[in-house]
Amino acid sequence: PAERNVYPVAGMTCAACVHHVGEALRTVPGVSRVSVNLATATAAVEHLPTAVEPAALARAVADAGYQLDTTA
Ligand code: 9UX
Repeated sequence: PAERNVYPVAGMTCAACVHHVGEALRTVPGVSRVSVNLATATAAVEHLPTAVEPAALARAVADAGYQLDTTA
């Protein structure tokens, strides 16, 4: 079954930011579904349990210029 985690995201201020974060997360192998919410400053990420390291998600988002908090 897919696993779903919700992470805080810092640095998003507009709808384009939301798109950038979503696209960054979708580049990570194993990610199946992403939903980014500006109002709550969160990203919901679905992936197979063994397929994705949180550090890989954080790195992809950092490379796009935002900060994903995978420790929450
Ligand atoms: Mo959201 Mo960043 O506009 O240039 S994408 S502030």
